[in-house]
Amino acid sequence: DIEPQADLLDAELVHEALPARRRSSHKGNYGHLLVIGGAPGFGGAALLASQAGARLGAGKVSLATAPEHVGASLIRTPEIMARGVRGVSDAQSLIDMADVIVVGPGLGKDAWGQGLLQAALDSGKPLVIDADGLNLLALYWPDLQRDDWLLTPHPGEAGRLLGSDGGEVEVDRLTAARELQQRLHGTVVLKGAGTLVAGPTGTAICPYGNPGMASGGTGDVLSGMLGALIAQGLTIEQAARAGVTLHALAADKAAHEEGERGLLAGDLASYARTLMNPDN
Ligand code: NPW
Ligand code: AMP
Ligand code: MG
Repeated sequence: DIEPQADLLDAELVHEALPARRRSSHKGNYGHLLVIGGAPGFGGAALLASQAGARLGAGKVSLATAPEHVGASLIRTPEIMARGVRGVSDAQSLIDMADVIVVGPGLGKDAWGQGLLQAALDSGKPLVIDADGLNLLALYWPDLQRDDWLLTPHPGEAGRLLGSDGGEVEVDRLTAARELQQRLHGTVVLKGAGTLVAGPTGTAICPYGNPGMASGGTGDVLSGMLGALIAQGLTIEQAARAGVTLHALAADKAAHEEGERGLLAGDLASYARTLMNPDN
């Protein structure tokens, strides 16, 4: 038998997946997203994720980050409730309030990040785990399986999770994505040119995106976008398919208008916003 190939992600998906906003709705109807990340030196990653979450329409966004990054976050995006956390006890009330948690962008791999990831895992909330959150999973929780998580490795992170390396993952991306989903459950987004979404109902490939996205922070933006879609009620797998598509289409629009070189991660969420609201 020839193994079935992946479904093709399609721009239509974005509009099918996103619910219309009821006239009488309020911010409580669109979910509370919490982003956890931004160890010293990596504050931008968590800021980018939280800002993308706000742009993608989450009702409320909180950010738990290293205390030194709070001022920058408030100046850039005062809509986000940024809290400096020295450890888990400072973050616990935010974790309790959240509907979905994005954990990992710029989290680092030391005790601070490990403790915060542990608290996120213990919360029982839906999780988007990216970047150092994945590196910590590979180091300390290699056998954990969950149905309600969305894991977003780039090939290097996927290699760490599989006990191989990024080069080996790239040789057969489809197999790597499926193997990760089988081992870890939930939904797995294997990033890179032709991002793959492997979930409980099947595997899909994204035909959009461009090498302008090969710059620091674009993955962090994706994680925040995915968290916002889950906050708004999409299932984890729907959010993964729609969010990956929207992120790549946003980059294509940015590249079409201003070129691939010099595309900034921080530009993507605004382009995604215009794609989500096509009538404007
Ligand atoms: P190479 O270089 O090709 O040999 P890391 P990171 C491999 C934060 N950030 N195909 C690559 O292999 C993140 O959120 C903060 C194959 C190398 O070994 C994280 O918390 C920013 N291999 C933290 O930094 C902006 C690939 O993976 C390794 C591959 C570290 O994340 C930047 C590199 O990955 C960043 O987002 C591919 N396509 N892609 C900020 N502004 O604050 C990667 N690899 O070691 O996990 O480092 O991705 O930079
Ligand atoms: P990260 O490495 O975590 O910052 O994630 C990089 C993001 O940019 C992911 O969404 C990748 O799929 C995307 N990306 C990077 N390089 C390319 C490329 N050459 N073509 C399409 N997408 C890319
Ligand atoms: Mg990344």
